[in-house]
Amino acid sequence: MPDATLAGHASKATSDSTARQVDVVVVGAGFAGLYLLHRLRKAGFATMVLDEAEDIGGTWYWNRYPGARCDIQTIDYSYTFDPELETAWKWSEKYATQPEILRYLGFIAERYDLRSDIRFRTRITTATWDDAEERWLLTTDDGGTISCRYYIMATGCLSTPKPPEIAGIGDFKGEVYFTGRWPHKDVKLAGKRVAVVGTGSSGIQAIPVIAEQAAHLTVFQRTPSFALPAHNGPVLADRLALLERDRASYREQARWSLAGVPWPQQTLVSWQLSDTERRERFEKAWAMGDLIYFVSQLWADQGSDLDGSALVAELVREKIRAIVNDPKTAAILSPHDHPFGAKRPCLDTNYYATYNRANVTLVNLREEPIAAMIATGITTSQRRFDLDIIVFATGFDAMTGAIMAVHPISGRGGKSLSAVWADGPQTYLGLTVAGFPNLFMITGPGSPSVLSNMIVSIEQHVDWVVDRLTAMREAGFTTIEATETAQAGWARHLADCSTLTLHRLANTWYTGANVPGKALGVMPYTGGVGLYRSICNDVVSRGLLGFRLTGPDHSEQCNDGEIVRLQPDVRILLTMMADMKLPAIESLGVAGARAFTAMLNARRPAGRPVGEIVDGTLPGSDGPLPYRLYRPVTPGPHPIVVYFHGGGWVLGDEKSDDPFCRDMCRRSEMIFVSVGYRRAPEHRFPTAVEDGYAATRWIAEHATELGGRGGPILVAGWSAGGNIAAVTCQLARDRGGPEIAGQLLICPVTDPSFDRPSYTENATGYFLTRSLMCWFWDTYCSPADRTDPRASPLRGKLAGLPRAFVTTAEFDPLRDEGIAYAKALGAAGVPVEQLKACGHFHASFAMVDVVISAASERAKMADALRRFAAQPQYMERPDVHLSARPGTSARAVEQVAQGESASQ
Ligand code: N01
Repeated sequence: MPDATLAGHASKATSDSTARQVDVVVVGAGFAGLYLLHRLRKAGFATMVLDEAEDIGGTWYWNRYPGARCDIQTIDYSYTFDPELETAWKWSEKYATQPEILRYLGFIAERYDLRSDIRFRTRITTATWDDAEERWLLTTDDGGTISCRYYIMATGCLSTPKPPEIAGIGDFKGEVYFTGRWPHKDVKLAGKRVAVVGTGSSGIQAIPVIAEQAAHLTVFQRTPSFALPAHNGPVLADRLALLERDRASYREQARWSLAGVPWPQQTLVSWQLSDTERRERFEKAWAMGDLIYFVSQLWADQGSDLDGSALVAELVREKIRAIVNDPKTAAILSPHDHPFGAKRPCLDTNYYATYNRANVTLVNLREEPIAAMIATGITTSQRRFDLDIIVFATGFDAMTGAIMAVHPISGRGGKSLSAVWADGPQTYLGLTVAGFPNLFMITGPGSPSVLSNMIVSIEQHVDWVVDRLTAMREAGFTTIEATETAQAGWARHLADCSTLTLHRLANTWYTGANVPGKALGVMPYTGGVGLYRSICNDVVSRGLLGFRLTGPDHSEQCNDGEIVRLQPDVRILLTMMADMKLPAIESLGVAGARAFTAMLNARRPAGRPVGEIVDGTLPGSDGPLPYRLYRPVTPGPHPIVVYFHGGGWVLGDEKSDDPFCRDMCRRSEMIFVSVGYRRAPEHRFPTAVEDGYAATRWIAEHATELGGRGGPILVAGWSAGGNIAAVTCQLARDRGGPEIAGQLLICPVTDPSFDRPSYTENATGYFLTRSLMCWFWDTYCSPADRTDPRASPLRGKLAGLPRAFVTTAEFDPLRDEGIAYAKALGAAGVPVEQLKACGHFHASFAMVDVVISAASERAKMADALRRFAAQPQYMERPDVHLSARPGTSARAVEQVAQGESASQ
């Protein structure tokens, strides 16, 4: 509906105190609020936007401190909803200043005639859901009341400044400013003794500019940040050309990217690159001055793995040492307390070089904490600083502050949002909250928001919300509300996603750790904007899954359920595989299937280096068998694990699980010997298990020659290899050895029955299909032989077997027979631990550096092996010293550990 036709329909926003009836109230007139207003009006909703500020701009209205700029290139930090708008505006710089961004928003407001429906200088004091009327009732600080059907928070993620928590703040007689509430008058810094407290993005942008004007600048730093040069200047010609060559496709790529800027997904991990190659990549990124490029394009594991991240951190520290003349100052400016990227890296102009100026002093608050503010300045534990101006760049009560702290929001049955969020924000999709019908948040906690180009995320949220409201109106529904099940499922998905990145390992506003007493947990969605967008689209295509809708004639539609149950990276992988329309492996014949899996294996990440890899042969039950031995870097002798690869007794060889063996060798610090047992159909049942047993016996007898520790050995296997490992333990018990200290069975085949529910639930779509498993069994073993315990260890005698650790995957046809085997072992008196891996599929654990979320499961398996061998538990050695602030990182890490032990 064109805007003009709404004239009679829309209530005009005025400032009188009588109750207004509108369809939608939006809080905030920043990027999100303006686009919402435009879309809602176009869709025919009477809309009123309220903002405390005197004008539009949101965060760009308030953050007008010296040096304030965006840190995403402006050609990306722009609305994309209107192709004509895109060509009507030209940015003057690569990173626009705050005044230019504000001018851009003013241009938008004029172009779409938005101001008439925005009421400025208005604060909402209460928001209450009226169950009978099915409307929100709002009160405002001018005494007015507004009734609206839908209430939308476009309040931004970084809008509520956090108090600096410094004693005596009122005692200072000079001027005090907050970067997040910078005055609109001219602040005279020239000739003044100025202090800046805080060295996050705001401080790092302001410090060089203030230093140029002030007589003296003292910077009070508690925690150093990583800062990267912006190299600001004209809009980059190559990026602009790329955009202008095909604007629509550039924007579309951004919408499906990781962070909302179209850079490709890196595939090479750090250890696949030489020192020289890594340095070249780093120098290129340093010279480019693009935050998203820097945090995503160096190597694939820079944001997900401590080792990959540590390499970046050290290269940045090297730069700091090269720029800052005084080595002690350089050391204070060098971050060591968090992995690179876990805190938002800052984009700077001359930040580090500023510390070479004679009029700048850096105070390390870790050595001399602030004692108090006094009338003349600041005292630390060691000194007094006399000051004229103090600038607090101390950050925000981020993500939840603006929604929760600003005014009481009461939902269904008087439920308070503050109470519901007391232990951290609970949302569905970061958009809605169960118990709060018709309330939406734009870029709320639980959405990609601050980990993305905000404009891309804002447009996606606004479009999603307005499209839903329009569809509801057409269908005759008047309320929409997330279900508790959907919300709980989203919380679990967020926890799964948080294991993919390192954000959980730093004290930041991302986790709430910057505000004393705030509940801890990674608040933004860490799975990326592309994945997030696909999930939001799925919610719609699956009939608004996770929402309850009601209408005036008491009609109700409740489509309860969880939108994502797979691990995030498993979901991406399975979607990619489905899109590739790969042939069914069993349709290729034996030779074709082997060639196909070898081709897939050749494309995967190679696996990390270990101490030594030795290929050899050992005597099998009927001739030599190849093996591959993986030795840890640590000094031996090490316990030995005999490993049997997967492949349904038909595919694979001693090298086919190479990345997995490397990873487990490193984690367990044990020798892994992967055995090339003979395969079907050339060698049908029981060849594979007899080979497995013979190999185990030989390896046990030659343990010391192989450089291993004498005494009992361990066995492990994945899939059909798990079957061989389980059978080997039974044969070793019955045939007089060797002595086995423990068995690690990963998604093992234990029984030929196809009747268990996991065979039906996961028959297709999860890589290992029911039909492929049928083919494996048929190729390996005749139906008559399948009840033999050497084919089906579940049918054997289980008492007296070695301790076991059985891993099963939720989305695996073999899940239930693995669980059945673990149960049966326990019932037979065998000590057994079970890891039911939530959201994983059959190949999750073997796909090292592809399914990153399975790393924690492999860590648990390695720990189990160490327990079997009476070795101390393996401790990851992060090269970061997580900040000692009590109750923050330490708790966050502990929470991660708990999250990682999630089992179905
Ligand atoms: O806030 P911050 P910010 N005593 O929380 C310190 C976006 N942004 O406003 O780390 C002493 O990052 C605190 O120290 P510590 C961007 O997303 C974007 O700078 O808690 N120090 C830290 O050094 C950014 O990430 C742009 O130990 C105290 C600093 O204050 C986000 O906003 C520009 C203290 C706060 O850093 C927030 O950035 C600006 C105390 N009591 C901001 N309390 C661009 O687009 C806190 N600190 C470019």
